[in-house]
Amino acid sequence: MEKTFLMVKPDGVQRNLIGEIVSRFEKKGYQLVGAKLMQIPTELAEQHYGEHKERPFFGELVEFITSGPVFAMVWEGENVISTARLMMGATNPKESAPGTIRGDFAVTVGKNIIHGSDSPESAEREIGLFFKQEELVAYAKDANNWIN
Ligand code: DAT
Ligand code: MG
Repeated sequence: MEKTFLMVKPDGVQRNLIGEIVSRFEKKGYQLVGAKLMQIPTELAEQHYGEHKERPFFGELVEFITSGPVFAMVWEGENVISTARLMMGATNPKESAPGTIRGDFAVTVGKNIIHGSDSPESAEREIGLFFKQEELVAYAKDANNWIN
């Protein structure tokens, strides 16, 4: 089953949005298979956002994502990578539709509440950066028979 890496950023944790965000993906019908509250070391932040190394906002981005605890998660489900991106909304909250996480809770691009992998390749890479294999739990849920 497809898996993606999602993370409530430090602004989302400070604004008490962990429960709201977990709840949206649970209600959608996806399954949580790994989660932890953690403070990201600078080196991991730089690896995670490596694709943006040359961008002018890279320094700010690393500083922000390491500025407080994050809630890192792995979610599983059919088409979860691209659907989670739709549920998050556009990167810039000025453009994210109401009803999406960023559309409902964020105002500015620097503080946009949630991260989500943007492709199967980045999902695999990011899950590997944040989770050991033994931290992911495979389990069956009866409700899945009413979802899939
Ligand atoms: P996303 O988080 O939607 O995958 P991204 O990978 O393009 O977006 O960028 C990573 C994060 O970097 C994004 O969530 C917020 C920040 N960011 C992106 N573009 C920015 C910009 N023009 N100015 C400041 N921060 C930006
Ligand atoms: Mg991205």
